[in-house]
Amino acid sequence: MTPSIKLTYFDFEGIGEQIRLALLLSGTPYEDDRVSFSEWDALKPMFPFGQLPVVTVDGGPMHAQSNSILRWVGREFSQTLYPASEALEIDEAIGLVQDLADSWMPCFFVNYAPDKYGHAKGFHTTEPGKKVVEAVRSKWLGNELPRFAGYLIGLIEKNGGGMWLTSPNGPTIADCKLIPLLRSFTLGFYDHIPPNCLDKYPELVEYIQRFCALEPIQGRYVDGVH
Ligand SMILES: N[C@@H](CCC(=O)N[C@@H](CS)C(=O)NCC(=O)O)C(=O)O
Repeated sequence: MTPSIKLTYFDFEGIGEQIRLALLLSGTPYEDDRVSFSEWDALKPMFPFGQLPVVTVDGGPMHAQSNSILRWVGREFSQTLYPASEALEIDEAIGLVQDLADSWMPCFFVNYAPDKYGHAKGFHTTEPGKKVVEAVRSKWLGNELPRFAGYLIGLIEKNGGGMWLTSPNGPTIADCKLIPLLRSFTLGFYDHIPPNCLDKYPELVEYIQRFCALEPIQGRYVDGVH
């Protein structure tokens, strides 16, 4: 019997969305618990590692770390999302998607918590700070995005039969991890990252559209590349 699953994350796509997508594709019912930023400061100490997402199963303890939860969903609730026979390819692709996410992190934090990088708090709101944010993001757009787009398209062509990231047979948890990350760059949410930034990679645009056309996902998104 399927246990009672509660997934807690913020009320946006982010790294919680990859787990929601895997739950949807596996047809697993779950409680989609969304925390607002206004309540977060008060709630943060109650969560393991002070971060989201977390999952609870049958009212048991909370478990954190998005990649672990994603693998758990793929393993426990699906024959096709994370089959043992394809684990090496899937984990390889997950590692690559994580590298892309990590490459973006300085671009995100320089405009959110610049003190992480040795700047003064609030630096991003100053004129010199705004120039740094623009420079860091433009550099990422010119160097890192094309590099990773090439790697991802290579995997889709080599392992995924031109269809998916790791297998021609259907999406896996690696695709669930990649889709929200790619979509985040097309939402117009980030300054200096134009929503059409993936247009020069039609293979990736078609890949996102293919995923969003899957029956459990259809109609889920109304903005970004979909
Ligand atoms: N390695 C963790 C990272 C979790 C993480 O960075 N969560 C962010 C949201 S994407 C968070 O909770 N931020 C709020 C905070 O740190 O106070 C995972 O993959 O789950």
